[in-house]
This record gives sequence, structure tokens and C-alpha cells, in this order.
Amino acid sequence: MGYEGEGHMAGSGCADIDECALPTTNCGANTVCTNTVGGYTCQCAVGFTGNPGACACDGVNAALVATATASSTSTFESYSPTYVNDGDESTLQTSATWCNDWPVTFPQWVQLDFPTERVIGRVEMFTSQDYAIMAYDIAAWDGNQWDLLASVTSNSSLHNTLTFNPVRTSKLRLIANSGSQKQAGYARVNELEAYCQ
Ligand SMILES: [Ca+2]
Ligand SMILES: [Ca+2]
Repeated sequence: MGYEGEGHMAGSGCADIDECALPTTNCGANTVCTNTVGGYTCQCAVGFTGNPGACACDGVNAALVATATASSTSTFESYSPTYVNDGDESTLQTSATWCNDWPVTFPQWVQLDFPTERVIGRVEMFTSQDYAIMAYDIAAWDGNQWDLLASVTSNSSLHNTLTFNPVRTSKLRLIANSGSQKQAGYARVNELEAYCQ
């Protein structure tokens, strides 16, 4: 098992079989298959815990290891996109929020780049006190384009929980289609969290 050709000793004409490339190999859901000489191993994918065949969502906010960037950032005060994944869910306005530059044309986005692909099925969004973003989308990069995961309209809440069919992705975007009722030209995001489920 695990080899093809004559004999079963390395260097005696055996060639390893890449079991991971075979359609008959199935590590189970949310796993990573790694080919080895003479065999293969299955492990739970990043973001999942347990054993292959029963890998469960680890419940960790994947955004914490992501790099945050934005389409534009206000230079008026300190509105860095790094505030969206600093682990602080504060909805305070000062030095705790990303805010787009002004004047700019909407949509404006803030993006999380994960170091490795993650399965995302839930997003938690926190915005600034008094500045609930009225309309925004959540989208995931599928390698070719941005796929819409959730769309929020007529929002007046500072905290939104958005759930959707889990996707495997390397990048997540919040695309603000407007600002707040108070300031239509400014979208403010204080924290963007991403979970498997
Ligand atoms: Ca192998
Ligand atoms: Ca924050």
C-alpha cells in the first residue's frame, strides 16, 4: 500500500503514490490531506479542531490573524483600518474605528487578508456609537471575484451578526454602500470578526 512499481523499498524502483490526489482518498470535511512517502496523513484544517472525520469549528475569530486594509482612510484623525481586527469590540468613536476618507465615492471597503485560507460562516460587525452604517455587504474572494455573502440594508444597529453558508476564502471584505444617517459620507467600522460558524 502506498507505493506502485516493483518491490517495497525506497530506491528499488518504487514510486510513491500521491493518495491526496486520488478521488478515492477522503480525509473528511474541513481537513487537509498531506502526501507522505509510503502513505498520507489527514489533519483538521486551520480553524477546526478534533480528529479527521469529526473536525469541528474551533470558535476562534479568524480576523485576529488577518491583515486589514481599506479602499481609503480618513486622515483627519486616527482612523486606521487596523482598528477593525485589534480584538477590541468597543463602539467608541475616538481612536477605535476605521473611517473612509472624504470626499470619496461609495462603495468604500475594508478588507481582511488571512495568512491561510479560512472557512467563514459568520461575521460579527461592530460600528461606532451614533454612526450605524445604513447599508453594507460582506463578500469573500473566491480566487477570481468577490462573492456576496450577506447584504445589510436599513441598518440602525451598532452590532450585526451575519450568518451564511460557510465558504473557504483568503480574503473577506465589508463593502459599505453608504455611511450613517448622521454622516452619509462616512462609514465607520470598529471591529470585523470572522468565524467558521
Ligand atoms: Ca504517498
Ligand atoms: Ca476594534
